[in-house]
Amino acid sequence: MTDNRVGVLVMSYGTPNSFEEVEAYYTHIRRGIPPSPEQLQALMARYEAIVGGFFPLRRNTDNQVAALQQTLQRDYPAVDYVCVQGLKHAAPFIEDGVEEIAAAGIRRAVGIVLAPHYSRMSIGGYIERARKKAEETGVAIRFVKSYHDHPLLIEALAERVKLGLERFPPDKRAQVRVIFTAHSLPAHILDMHDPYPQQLMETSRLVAETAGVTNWQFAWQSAGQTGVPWLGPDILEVLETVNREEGVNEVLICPVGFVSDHLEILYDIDIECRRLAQSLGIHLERTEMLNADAKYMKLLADTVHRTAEEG
Ligand code: FEC
Repeated sequence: MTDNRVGVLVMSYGTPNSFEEVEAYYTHIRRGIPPSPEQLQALMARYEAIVGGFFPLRRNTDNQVAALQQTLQRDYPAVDYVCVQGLKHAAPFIEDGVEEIAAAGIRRAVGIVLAPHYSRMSIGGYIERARKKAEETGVAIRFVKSYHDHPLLIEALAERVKLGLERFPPDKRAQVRVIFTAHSLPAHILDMHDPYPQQLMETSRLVAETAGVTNWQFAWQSAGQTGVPWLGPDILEVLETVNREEGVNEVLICPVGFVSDHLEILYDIDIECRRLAQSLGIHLERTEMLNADAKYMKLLADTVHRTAEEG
């Protein structure tokens, strides 16, 4: 009997399960170097501000993986897709996910990351770890590298931009500056001709066009404090400049580089950017995240299936 099963390694950033796990999580992000007590305290304080009994990314990743499993079953019933999680900085780690596929006796798999834009430093890192483990365990795995211009991604984000604009009074909507954001990375990625910045600009342009928005720009967010330059301008700086130099008082942030509600959204935008906006007299709104949005799940399912068929 032929084995019709295809493993789907759904990879995501990962988050702690509890406050006790924050230090180990942060140490993992720092490639094994523990944070100083001040750094740890600062991260704890950010989580305390957003965690209401559970870490949001934990629940969102669970929901996304369950929804993708259902969508694959519904749309591609002829293939027995088996979704498992593999997280970058928390358990179950990427390697655990590949082990799970191998232990079930599944020999073919597709890997996909819950982040649309490729950088060697982001998606490249996920893929490298998964590929290494797959080779060790004898799983033939193919990867989706990016899906930043997939029509369903653009549609889903454009819908959110339109809904976001409706939160402003009708007479102010024409003045709203839409600012697309994504996680910054160390600026040396530019020397490697990394596609990350171009892919993000492409997504932003397509979403703006689809939503009929002409008053927009792009900014980076959540840069680390690592002693090297990161890509800029940062959203906090941009909010100040557009307000001071162009008199912008209405801003809609659309974080195109992320798909879930998590720390970088719920703290960096909803608390930090909002606080600054308030002090500048800016009316700030943010678009809803995709989370387990049906169009996003369909996009992931179609892309996984296409990649599996290519094999
Ligand atoms: O909600 C949560 O618990 C997790 C939110 C979270 C997401 C996320 C996504 C990305 N990161 C990316 C790059 C970097 C680089 C460094 C870095 C550091 C952190 C720290 C926390 C953190 N990141 Fe993250 N990131 C999230 C959380 N990230 C916490 C450590 C404290 C801090 O700097 O704020 C710097 C590492 C180093 O020190 O060398 C680089 C990129 C993404 C988007 C793509 C993806 O999801 O993989 C790129 C969500």
